Amino acid sequence: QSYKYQQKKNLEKSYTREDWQGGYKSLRQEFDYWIDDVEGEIPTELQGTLFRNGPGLLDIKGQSIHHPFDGDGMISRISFVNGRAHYRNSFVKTEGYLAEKNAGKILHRGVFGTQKPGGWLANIFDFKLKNIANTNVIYWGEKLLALWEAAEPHRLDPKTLDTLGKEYFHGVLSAGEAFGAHPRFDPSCEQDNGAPCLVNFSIKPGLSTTITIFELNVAGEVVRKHAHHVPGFCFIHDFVITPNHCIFFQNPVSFNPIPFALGLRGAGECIQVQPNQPTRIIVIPRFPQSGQKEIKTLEVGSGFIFHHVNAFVVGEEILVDSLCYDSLPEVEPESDFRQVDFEAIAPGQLWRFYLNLKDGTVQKKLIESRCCEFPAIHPRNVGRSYRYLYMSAAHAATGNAPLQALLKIDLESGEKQIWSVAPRGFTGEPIFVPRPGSEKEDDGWVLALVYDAAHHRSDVVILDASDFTKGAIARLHLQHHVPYGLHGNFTPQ
Ligand code: 3ON
Ligand code: FE
Repeated sequence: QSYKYQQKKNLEKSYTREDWQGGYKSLRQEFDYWIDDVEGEIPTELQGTLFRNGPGLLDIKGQSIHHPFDGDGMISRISFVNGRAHYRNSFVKTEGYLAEKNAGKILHRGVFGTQKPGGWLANIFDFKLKNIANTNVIYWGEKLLALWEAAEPHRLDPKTLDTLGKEYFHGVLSAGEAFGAHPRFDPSCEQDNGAPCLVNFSIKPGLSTTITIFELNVAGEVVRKHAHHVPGFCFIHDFVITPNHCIFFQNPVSFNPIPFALGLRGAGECIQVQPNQPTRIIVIPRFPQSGQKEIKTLEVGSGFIFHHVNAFVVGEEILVDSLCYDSLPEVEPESDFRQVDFEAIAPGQLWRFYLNLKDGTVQKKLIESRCCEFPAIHPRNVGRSYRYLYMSAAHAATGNAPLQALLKIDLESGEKQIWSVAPRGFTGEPIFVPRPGSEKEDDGWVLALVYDAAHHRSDVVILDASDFTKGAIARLHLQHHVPYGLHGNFTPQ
Protein backbone atom coordinates (compact mmCIF):
# COMPACT_ATOMS: atom_id res chain seq x y z
CA GLN A 1 0.00 0.00 0.00
CA SER A 2 2.77 2.42 0.86
CA TYR A 3 4.31 1.62 -2.52
CA LYS A 4 1.06 2.63 -4.23
CA TYR A 5 0.99 5.80 -2.22
CA GLN A 6 4.55 6.53 -3.29
CA GLN A 7 3.65 5.93 -6.93
CA LYS A 8 0.69 8.25 -6.70
CA LYS A 9 2.88 10.91 -5.19
CA ASN A 10 5.42 10.47 -7.98
CA LEU A 11 2.74 10.86 -10.61
CA GLU A 12 1.65 14.10 -9.03
CA LYS A 13 5.14 15.57 -8.83
CA SER A 14 5.56 18.83 -10.67
CA TYR A 15 9.21 18.08 -11.51
CA THR A 16 11.68 15.29 -12.01
CA ARG A 17 14.80 15.02 -9.94
CA GLU A 18 16.93 14.74 -13.11
CA ASP A 19 15.59 18.05 -14.41
CA TRP A 20 16.19 19.74 -11.06
CA GLN A 21 19.75 18.34 -10.88
CA GLY A 22 20.65 20.02 -14.19
CA GLY A 23 20.67 23.39 -12.42
CA TYR A 24 23.41 22.17 -10.11
CA LYS A 25 25.98 21.58 -12.85
CA SER A 26 29.04 23.81 -12.78
CA LEU A 27 29.31 26.69 -15.22
CA ARG A 28 33.01 27.07 -15.97
CA GLN A 29 32.96 29.56 -18.81
CA GLU A 30 32.88 33.34 -18.53
CA PHE A 31 30.59 35.00 -21.09
CA ASP A 32 30.11 38.51 -22.45
CA TYR A 33 27.34 39.08 -25.01
CA TRP A 34 24.15 40.93 -25.94
CA ILE A 35 21.10 38.74 -25.35
CA ASP A 36 19.45 38.44 -28.76
CA ASP A 37 17.12 35.52 -28.14
CA VAL A 38 14.20 37.31 -26.49
CA GLU A 39 10.54 36.31 -26.27
CA GLY A 40 8.24 39.25 -25.60
CA GLU A 41 9.56 42.74 -25.09
CA ILE A 42 11.97 44.29 -22.62
CA PRO A 43 10.32 47.50 -21.34
CA THR A 44 12.41 50.51 -22.41
CA GLU A 45 11.68 52.12 -19.04
CA LEU A 46 13.56 49.28 -17.36
CA GLN A 47 17.08 50.72 -17.24
CA GLY A 48 19.84 49.60 -14.95
CA THR A 49 21.83 46.59 -13.86
CA LEU A 50 20.90 43.37 -12.15
CA PHE A 51 23.78 41.73 -10.30
CA ARG A 52 23.45 38.16 -9.06
CA ASN A 53 25.72 35.92 -7.01
CA GLY A 54 25.73 32.21 -6.25
CA PRO A 55 27.84 29.09 -6.50
CA GLY A 56 29.21 28.77 -10.04
CA LEU A 57 31.28 25.66 -9.44
CA LEU A 58 29.70 22.58 -7.91
CA ASP A 59 32.85 20.56 -8.49
CA ILE A 60 36.57 21.12 -8.85
CA LYS A 61 37.80 19.12 -11.86
CA GLY A 62 35.13 16.47 -11.24
CA GLN A 63 35.58 16.34 -7.45
CA SER A 64 32.11 17.24 -6.21
CA ILE A 65 31.74 19.77 -3.43
CA HIS A 66 29.57 18.55 -0.57
CA HIS A 67 26.91 21.26 -0.53
CA PRO A 68 25.95 24.08 -2.92
CA PHE A 69 26.59 26.69 -0.18
CA ASP A 70 30.29 25.69 -0.47
CA GLY A 71 30.49 26.60 -4.19
CA ASP A 72 32.79 29.38 -5.43
CA GLY A 73 30.99 32.68 -5.99
CA MET A 74 30.19 33.65 -9.57
CA ILE A 75 28.73 37.03 -10.45
CA SER A 76 26.20 37.42 -13.26
CA ARG A 77 25.51 40.91 -14.53
CA ILE A 78 22.49 41.69 -16.70
CA SER A 79 22.45 45.29 -17.97
CA PHE A 80 19.23 46.74 -19.36
CA VAL A 81 19.84 49.50 -21.91
CA ASN A 82 17.10 51.01 -24.12
CA GLY A 83 15.08 47.82 -24.43
CA ARG A 84 18.10 45.55 -24.87
CA ALA A 85 19.97 43.42 -22.35
CA HIS A 86 23.60 42.40 -22.02
CA TYR A 87 24.98 39.42 -20.06
CA ARG A 88 28.37 39.02 -18.48
CA ASN A 89 29.58 36.64 -15.77
CA SER A 90 32.78 36.29 -13.84
CA PHE A 91 34.04 34.18 -10.98
CA VAL A 92 35.17 36.08 -7.93
CA LYS A 93 38.91 35.46 -8.10
CA THR A 94 39.33 34.64 -4.44
CA GLU A 95 42.61 33.18 -3.18
CA GLY A 96 40.88 29.81 -2.77
CA TYR A 97 39.33 29.82 -6.26
CA LEU A 98 42.66 30.65 -7.91
CA ALA A 99 44.64 28.12 -5.89
CA GLU A 100 42.17 25.30 -6.60
CA LYS A 101 42.00 26.21 -10.28
CA ASN A 102 45.78 25.97 -10.45
CA ALA A 103 45.96 22.74 -8.50
CA GLY A 104 42.98 21.12 -10.25
CA LYS A 105 41.76 19.71 -6.95
CA ILE A 106 40.03 20.66 -3.71
CA LEU A 107 42.54 22.32 -1.35
CA HIS A 108 40.17 23.76 1.28
CA ARG A 109 37.49 22.54 3.63
CA GLY A 110 34.09 24.16 3.22
CA VAL A 111 31.73 25.26 6.01
CA PHE A 112 29.03 22.93 4.67
CA GLY A 113 31.06 19.73 4.56
CA THR A 114 33.36 19.89 1.56
CA GLN A 115 36.57 18.14 2.60
CA LYS A 116 40.02 17.88 1.13
CA PRO A 117 40.51 14.51 -0.52
CA GLY A 118 42.23 11.95 1.67
CA GLY A 119 39.66 11.36 4.41
CA TRP A 120 39.63 12.73 7.95
CA LEU A 121 43.42 12.50 8.29
CA ALA A 122 43.80 15.08 5.54
CA ASN A 123 41.29 17.42 7.25
CA ILE A 124 41.86 17.05 10.99
CA PHE A 125 42.65 20.30 12.85
CA ASP A 126 42.37 22.41 9.68
CA PHE A 127 40.30 25.37 10.92
CA LYS A 128 40.95 27.67 7.96
CA LEU A 129 37.90 29.16 6.27
CA LYS A 130 37.82 29.53 2.48
CA ASN A 131 36.26 32.91 1.71
CA ILE A 132 34.14 31.89 -1.27
CA ALA A 133 32.33 35.22 -1.82
CA ASN A 134 29.20 33.41 -3.06
CA THR A 135 26.17 34.70 -1.19
CA ASN A 136 25.25 38.21 -2.28
CA VAL A 137 26.44 41.09 -4.44
CA ILE A 138 25.72 44.76 -3.78
CA TYR A 139 26.51 48.03 -5.50
CA TRP A 140 26.92 50.69 -2.82
CA GLY A 141 29.07 53.81 -2.57
CA GLU A 142 30.19 53.16 -6.15
CA LYS A 143 31.69 49.86 -5.10
CA LEU A 144 30.62 46.45 -6.34
CA LEU A 145 31.04 43.97 -3.48
CA ALA A 146 30.65 40.19 -3.38
CA LEU A 147 29.62 39.09 0.12
CA TRP A 148 30.07 35.93 2.18
CA GLU A 149 28.99 36.15 5.80
CA ALA A 150 32.02 34.59 7.51
CA ALA A 151 34.73 36.89 6.06
CA GLU A 152 35.43 40.24 4.42
CA PRO A 153 33.86 41.35 1.08
CA HIS A 154 35.61 41.11 -2.28
CA ARG A 155 35.50 44.19 -4.47
CA LEU A 156 34.96 43.90 -8.22
CA ASP A 157 35.15 46.32 -11.12
CA PRO A 158 31.52 46.92 -12.14
CA LYS A 159 32.52 47.34 -15.83
CA THR A 160 34.82 44.33 -16.31
CA LEU A 161 33.80 42.28 -13.23
CA ASP A 162 37.52 41.82 -12.53
CA THR A 163 38.26 41.08 -8.87
CA LEU A 164 40.10 44.04 -7.34
CA GLY A 165 40.82 42.56 -3.92
CA LYS A 166 39.33 42.43 -0.45
CA GLU A 167 37.47 45.44 0.90
CA TYR A 168 38.27 46.79 4.38
CA PHE A 169 36.38 50.14 4.28
CA HIS A 170 39.49 52.24 5.03
CA GLY A 171 40.64 49.95 7.83
CA VAL A 172 37.28 49.59 9.57
CA LEU A 173 37.46 45.83 9.01
CA SER A 174 40.52 43.87 10.05
CA ALA A 175 41.95 40.95 8.05
CA GLY A 176 39.47 38.09 8.05
CA GLU A 177 36.80 40.07 9.91
CA ALA A 178 33.30 39.15 8.81
CA PHE A 179 30.87 41.45 7.02
CA GLY A 180 27.46 39.78 6.63
CA ALA A 181 25.85 38.77 3.34
CA HIS A 182 22.41 40.29 4.10
CA PRO A 183 22.68 44.06 4.34
CA ARG A 184 19.43 46.02 4.56
CA PHE A 185 19.03 49.30 2.74
CA ASP A 186 17.27 51.90 4.89
CA PRO A 187 15.62 54.20 2.34
CA SER A 188 15.65 57.18 4.70
CA CYS A 189 17.83 57.29 7.80
CA GLU A 190 16.91 59.87 10.46
CA GLN A 191 20.50 60.10 11.73
CA ASP A 192 21.68 60.94 8.21
CA ASN A 193 19.09 63.67 7.60
CA GLY A 194 16.84 61.36 5.64
CA ALA A 195 19.52 60.05 3.28
CA PRO A 196 19.56 56.33 2.51
CA CYS A 197 22.00 54.15 4.41
CA LEU A 198 23.16 50.55 4.38
CA VAL A 199 22.85 48.54 7.59
CA ASN A 200 24.74 45.28 7.96
CA PHE A 201 25.97 42.97 10.72
CA SER A 202 28.54 40.33 11.41
CA ILE A 203 28.65 37.32 13.70
CA LYS A 204 31.75 36.34 15.65
CA PRO A 205 31.00 32.87 16.98
CA GLY A 206 32.05 31.45 20.29
CA LEU A 207 30.56 30.35 23.59
CA SER A 208 29.25 33.88 23.71
CA THR A 209 28.59 35.54 20.37
CA THR A 210 29.55 39.02 19.25
CA ILE A 211 27.08 40.75 16.93
CA THR A 212 28.58 43.81 15.28
CA ILE A 213 26.41 46.34 13.48
CA PHE A 214 27.73 48.50 10.63
CA GLU A 215 26.01 51.47 9.01
CA LEU A 216 27.38 52.94 5.76
CA ASN A 217 26.44 56.27 4.25
CA VAL A 218 25.74 56.77 0.54
CA ALA A 219 29.44 57.42 -0.06
CA GLY A 220 30.15 53.91 1.21
CA GLU A 221 31.89 55.02 4.42
CA VAL A 222 31.21 53.23 7.69
CA VAL A 223 29.62 55.96 9.84
CA ARG A 224 28.47 53.81 12.76
CA LYS A 225 29.86 50.54 14.13
CA HIS A 226 28.96 48.98 17.47
CA ALA A 227 29.40 45.52 18.97
CA HIS A 228 27.11 43.58 21.31
CA HIS A 229 27.60 40.33 23.18
CA VAL A 230 24.87 37.76 23.45
CA PRO A 231 25.01 34.49 25.37
CA GLY A 232 25.27 31.20 23.48
CA PHE A 233 26.15 30.07 19.98
CA CYS A 234 24.49 31.88 17.07
CA PHE A 235 23.77 30.86 13.53
CA ILE A 236 22.20 34.05 12.17
CA HIS A 237 22.17 34.43 8.38
CA ASP A 238 19.85 37.42 8.00
CA PHE A 239 18.24 40.19 10.06
CA VAL A 240 15.68 42.97 9.75
CA ILE A 241 15.65 46.68 10.54
CA THR A 242 13.18 49.36 11.49
CA PRO A 243 14.12 53.07 11.51
CA ASN A 244 15.47 52.56 15.07
CA HIS A 245 16.21 48.85 15.57
CA CYS A 246 18.11 45.85 14.27
CA ILE A 247 16.31 42.59 14.97
CA PHE A 248 17.99 39.18 15.07
CA PHE A 249 16.40 35.77 15.53
CA GLN A 250 18.81 33.52 17.40
CA ASN A 251 17.83 30.13 16.03
CA PRO A 252 17.48 27.36 18.64
CA VAL A 253 20.60 25.43 17.70
CA SER A 254 23.49 23.70 19.39
CA PHE A 255 27.00 23.42 18.02
CA ASN A 256 29.30 20.47 18.61
CA PRO A 257 32.75 21.38 17.26
CA ILE A 258 34.33 17.96 17.78
CA PRO A 259 33.50 16.31 14.42
CA PHE A 260 34.68 19.52 12.74
CA ALA A 261 37.98 19.51 14.62
CA LEU A 262 38.53 15.82 13.85
CA GLY A 263 38.08 16.38 10.11
CA LEU A 264 34.83 14.42 9.95
CA ARG A 265 32.33 17.20 9.26
CA GLY A 266 32.19 20.82 8.16
CA ALA A 267 31.45 23.43 10.86
CA GLY A 268 27.96 24.01 9.45
CA GLU A 269 27.28 20.26 9.67
CA CYS A 270 27.89 20.39 13.41
CA ILE A 271 24.87 22.63 13.98
CA GLN A 272 21.72 20.94 15.24
CA VAL A 273 18.28 22.43 15.66
CA GLN A 274 16.92 22.03 19.20
CA PRO A 275 13.15 22.01 18.66
CA ASN A 276 12.42 22.22 22.39
CA GLN A 277 14.46 25.36 22.88
CA PRO A 278 12.95 28.77 22.22
CA THR A 279 14.14 31.15 19.53
CA ARG A 280 15.61 34.27 21.13
CA ILE A 281 14.70 37.49 19.42
CA ILE A 282 17.37 40.13 19.99
CA VAL A 283 16.33 43.74 19.45
CA ILE A 284 19.32 46.08 19.28
CA PRO A 285 19.01 49.87 19.03
CA ARG A 286 20.63 51.26 15.90
CA PHE A 287 21.82 54.46 17.57
CA PRO A 288 23.11 53.64 21.07
CA GLN A 289 25.27 56.81 21.05
CA SER A 290 22.14 58.95 20.80
CA GLY A 291 20.77 57.67 24.09
CA GLN A 292 18.71 54.79 22.71
CA LYS A 293 18.00 52.20 25.37
CA GLU A 294 19.70 48.82 25.72
CA ILE A 295 19.18 45.50 23.99
CA LYS A 296 15.88 43.68 24.56
CA THR A 297 15.54 39.92 24.31
CA LEU A 298 12.21 38.17 23.71
CA GLU A 299 11.44 34.49 23.30
CA VAL A 300 9.18 32.52 21.03
CA GLY A 301 8.83 28.85 20.12
CA SER A 302 9.70 28.43 16.47
CA GLY A 303 11.87 26.52 14.05
CA PHE A 304 14.82 27.68 12.00
CA ILE A 305 14.99 30.91 10.03
CA PHE A 306 17.38 31.78 7.21
CA HIS A 307 15.54 34.74 5.67
CA HIS A 308 13.31 37.53 6.84
CA VAL A 309 11.05 39.60 4.63
CA ASN A 310 10.69 42.86 6.52
CA ALA A 311 9.89 44.48 9.87
CA PHE A 312 7.94 47.56 10.93
CA VAL A 313 6.59 49.26 14.01
CA VAL A 314 2.88 49.38 14.89
CA GLY A 315 2.25 51.12 18.23
CA GLU A 316 4.04 49.13 20.97
CA GLU A 317 4.75 46.27 18.62
CA ILE A 318 7.32 45.39 16.01
CA LEU A 319 5.96 43.09 13.33
CA VAL A 320 8.47 40.77 11.65
CA ASP A 321 7.72 38.61 8.61
CA SER A 322 10.03 35.61 8.17
CA LEU A 323 10.42 32.30 6.40
CA CYS A 324 10.46 29.58 8.99
CA TYR A 325 11.42 25.87 8.81
CA ASP A 326 10.10 23.37 11.38
CA SER A 327 13.42 21.59 11.25
CA LEU A 328 16.69 21.79 9.41
CA PRO A 329 17.85 18.93 7.19
CA GLU A 330 21.03 17.44 8.56
CA VAL A 331 23.79 17.35 6.02
CA GLU A 332 25.33 13.91 6.43
CA PRO A 333 29.02 13.44 5.60
CA GLU A 334 28.44 10.61 3.10
CA SER A 335 25.34 12.07 1.44
CA ASP A 336 25.02 13.65 -2.01
CA PHE A 337 23.00 16.87 -2.08
CA ARG A 338 21.81 15.99 -5.58
CA GLN A 339 19.93 12.98 -4.16
CA VAL A 340 17.96 14.97 -1.57
CA ASP A 341 14.51 13.61 -0.76
CA PHE A 342 12.44 16.78 -0.93
CA GLU A 343 9.43 15.16 0.69
CA ALA A 344 11.44 14.15 3.75
CA ILE A 345 12.36 17.72 4.66
CA ALA A 346 10.33 20.62 6.02
CA PRO A 347 9.26 23.47 3.72
CA GLY A 348 10.01 27.11 4.48
CA GLN A 349 6.76 28.89 5.35
CA LEU A 350 5.86 32.53 5.82
CA TRP A 351 5.08 33.61 9.39
CA ARG A 352 4.32 36.96 10.96
CA PHE A 353 5.75 37.60 14.45
CA TYR A 354 4.30 40.28 16.73
CA LEU A 355 6.94 41.47 19.21
CA ASN A 356 5.48 43.41 22.09
CA LEU A 357 8.38 45.46 23.44
CA LYS A 358 6.37 46.67 26.41
CA ASP A 359 5.41 43.35 28.00
CA GLY A 360 8.02 41.20 26.24
CA THR A 361 5.52 38.78 24.70
CA VAL A 362 5.57 37.42 21.16
CA GLN A 363 2.64 36.16 19.09
CA LYS A 364 2.96 34.45 15.73
CA LYS A 365 0.68 33.72 12.83
CA LEU A 366 1.11 31.58 9.71
CA ILE A 367 0.55 33.67 6.58
CA GLU A 368 1.48 31.25 3.80
CA SER A 369 1.92 27.49 4.16
CA ARG A 370 3.17 26.90 0.62
CA CYS A 371 6.90 26.11 0.48
CA CYS A 372 8.68 29.37 -0.30
CA GLU A 373 12.04 31.15 -0.13
CA PHE A 374 13.86 34.29 -1.26
CA PRO A 375 11.44 37.11 -0.36
CA ALA A 376 11.55 40.55 -2.00
CA ILE A 377 9.70 43.83 -1.48
CA HIS A 378 9.68 47.41 -2.80
CA PRO A 379 12.97 49.05 -1.66
CA ARG A 380 11.05 52.09 -0.40
CA ASN A 381 9.27 49.98 2.25
CA VAL A 382 12.29 48.42 3.96
CA GLY A 383 11.71 48.81 7.72
CA ARG A 384 8.29 50.34 7.06
CA SER A 385 4.80 48.90 6.73
CA TYR A 386 4.25 47.36 3.33
CA ARG A 387 1.60 45.64 1.31
CA TYR A 388 3.16 43.44 -1.37
CA LEU A 389 5.75 40.73 -1.23
CA TYR A 390 7.24 38.47 -3.89
CA MET A 391 8.89 35.10 -3.35
CA SER A 392 10.09 32.03 -5.13
CA ALA A 393 7.72 29.15 -4.29
CA ALA A 394 6.90 25.53 -4.98
CA HIS A 395 4.39 24.71 -7.72
CA ALA A 396 2.18 22.72 -5.36
CA ALA A 397 0.35 24.36 -2.45
CA THR A 398 1.44 21.69 0.04
CA GLY A 399 4.55 19.67 0.74
CA ASN A 400 8.19 20.44 0.12
CA ALA A 401 9.53 20.67 -3.41
CA PRO A 402 11.99 22.64 -5.53
CA LEU A 403 11.14 26.26 -6.28
CA GLN A 404 9.27 26.40 -9.59
CA ALA A 405 7.05 29.45 -9.29
CA LEU A 406 6.96 33.10 -8.34
CA LEU A 407 4.36 34.07 -5.80
CA LYS A 408 2.99 37.54 -5.08
CA ILE A 409 1.09 38.16 -1.86
CA ASP A 410 -1.10 41.18 -1.13
CA LEU A 411 -0.88 41.32 2.68
CA GLU A 412 -3.78 43.77 2.86
CA SER A 413 -6.40 41.88 0.84
CA GLY A 414 -4.88 38.41 1.23
CA GLU A 415 -4.94 37.98 -2.56
CA LYS A 416 -2.25 35.71 -4.01
CA GLN A 417 -1.00 35.40 -7.57
CA ILE A 418 1.24 32.58 -8.71
CA TRP A 419 3.23 32.23 -11.91
CA SER A 420 4.57 28.74 -12.36
CA VAL A 421 7.21 27.38 -14.72
CA ALA A 422 6.64 23.73 -13.77
CA PRO A 423 7.27 21.04 -14.84
CA ARG A 424 10.67 21.83 -16.38
CA GLY A 425 11.44 25.31 -15.03
CA PHE A 426 13.05 26.21 -11.68
CA THR A 427 12.98 29.72 -10.21
CA GLY A 428 15.54 31.74 -8.29
CA GLU A 429 15.21 34.83 -6.10
CA PRO A 430 12.86 37.49 -7.49
CA ILE A 431 13.84 41.14 -7.34
CA PHE A 432 11.33 43.98 -7.45
CA VAL A 433 12.31 47.00 -9.56
CA PRO A 434 10.04 50.06 -9.26
CA ARG A 435 8.98 51.75 -12.48
CA PRO A 436 10.72 55.17 -12.59
CA GLY A 437 8.43 57.81 -11.14
CA SER A 438 5.86 55.29 -9.91
CA GLU A 439 3.72 55.78 -6.80
CA LYS A 440 1.85 52.50 -6.39
CA GLU A 441 3.74 49.91 -4.40
CA ASP A 442 3.46 47.19 -7.05
CA ASP A 443 4.04 49.42 -10.07
CA GLY A 444 7.22 47.94 -11.50
CA TRP A 445 8.78 44.66 -12.56
CA VAL A 446 9.86 41.44 -10.96
CA LEU A 447 13.10 40.04 -12.37
CA ALA A 448 14.30 36.48 -11.81
CA LEU A 449 16.52 33.83 -13.29
CA VAL A 450 14.72 30.64 -14.30
CA TYR A 451 16.55 27.41 -15.07
CA ASP A 452 14.93 25.69 -18.06
CA ALA A 453 15.77 21.98 -17.93
CA ALA A 454 14.27 21.34 -21.37
CA HIS A 455 17.07 23.40 -22.96
CA HIS A 456 19.61 23.16 -20.12
CA ARG A 457 19.84 26.94 -20.09
CA SER A 458 18.61 29.83 -17.97
CA ASP A 459 16.23 32.65 -18.81
CA VAL A 460 16.04 36.10 -17.33
CA VAL A 461 12.31 36.62 -16.86
CA ILE A 462 10.52 39.93 -16.47
CA LEU A 463 7.05 40.01 -14.91
CA ASP A 464 4.72 42.94 -14.50
CA ALA A 465 4.64 43.14 -10.70
CA SER A 466 1.10 44.55 -10.69
CA ASP A 467 -0.26 41.50 -12.51
CA PHE A 468 1.38 38.05 -12.44
CA THR A 469 -1.64 36.48 -14.15
CA LYS A 470 -0.63 37.81 -17.54
CA GLY A 471 2.59 35.78 -17.44
CA ALA A 472 6.11 36.92 -18.25
CA ILE A 473 6.27 40.07 -20.36
CA ALA A 474 9.73 39.02 -21.52
CA ARG A 475 11.86 35.88 -21.39
CA LEU A 476 15.49 36.45 -22.26
CA HIS A 477 17.13 33.17 -23.24
CA LEU A 478 20.75 33.00 -22.18
CA GLN A 479 23.24 30.97 -24.24
CA HIS A 480 23.96 28.69 -21.24
CA HIS A 481 22.62 27.84 -17.82
CA VAL A 482 23.40 29.72 -14.61
CA PRO A 483 23.63 27.37 -11.60
CA TYR A 484 20.93 27.99 -8.96
CA GLY A 485 22.03 31.15 -7.22
CA LEU A 486 21.58 32.87 -3.91
CA HIS A 487 21.10 36.65 -3.79
CA GLY A 488 21.45 39.74 -5.93
CA ASN A 489 20.47 43.37 -6.28
CA PHE A 490 19.35 45.83 -8.91
CA THR A 491 20.84 49.26 -9.36
CA PRO A 492 19.30 51.88 -11.67
CA GLN A 493 22.83 52.76 -12.85
O1 3ON B 1 27.40 30.57 12.97
C1 3ON B 1 28.74 30.66 13.05
C2 3ON B 1 29.18 31.91 12.39
C3 3ON B 1 29.13 31.81 10.94
C4 3ON B 1 28.99 33.13 10.26
C5 3ON B 1 29.48 29.47 12.50
C6 3ON B 1 29.43 29.33 10.99
C7 3ON B 1 30.76 28.75 10.54
C8 3ON B 1 28.32 28.33 10.66
C9 3ON B 1 29.24 30.62 10.25
C10 3ON B 1 29.19 30.61 8.80
C11 3ON B 1 28.07 30.65 8.08
C12 3ON B 1 28.03 30.64 6.61
C13 3ON B 1 29.29 30.67 5.86
C14 3ON B 1 26.82 30.62 5.99
C15 3ON B 1 26.61 30.61 4.56
C16 3ON B 1 25.37 30.48 4.03
C17 3ON B 1 25.10 30.41 2.61
C18 3ON B 1 26.23 30.46 1.67
C19 3ON B 1 23.86 30.29 2.07
C20 3ON B 1 22.56 30.17 2.72
C21 3ON B 1 21.44 29.99 1.96
C22 3ON B 1 20.11 29.80 2.52
C23 3ON B 1 19.01 29.32 1.86
C24 3ON B 1 17.72 29.20 2.58
C25 3ON B 1 19.06 28.91 0.49
C26 3ON B 1 18.07 28.28 -0.15
C27 3ON B 1 18.29 27.71 -1.46
C28 3ON B 1 17.34 27.05 -2.18
C29 3ON B 1 15.94 26.94 -1.73
C30 3ON B 1 17.67 26.35 -3.47
O2 3ON B 1 18.06 27.15 -4.49
FE1 FE C 1 20.49 34.40 2.24
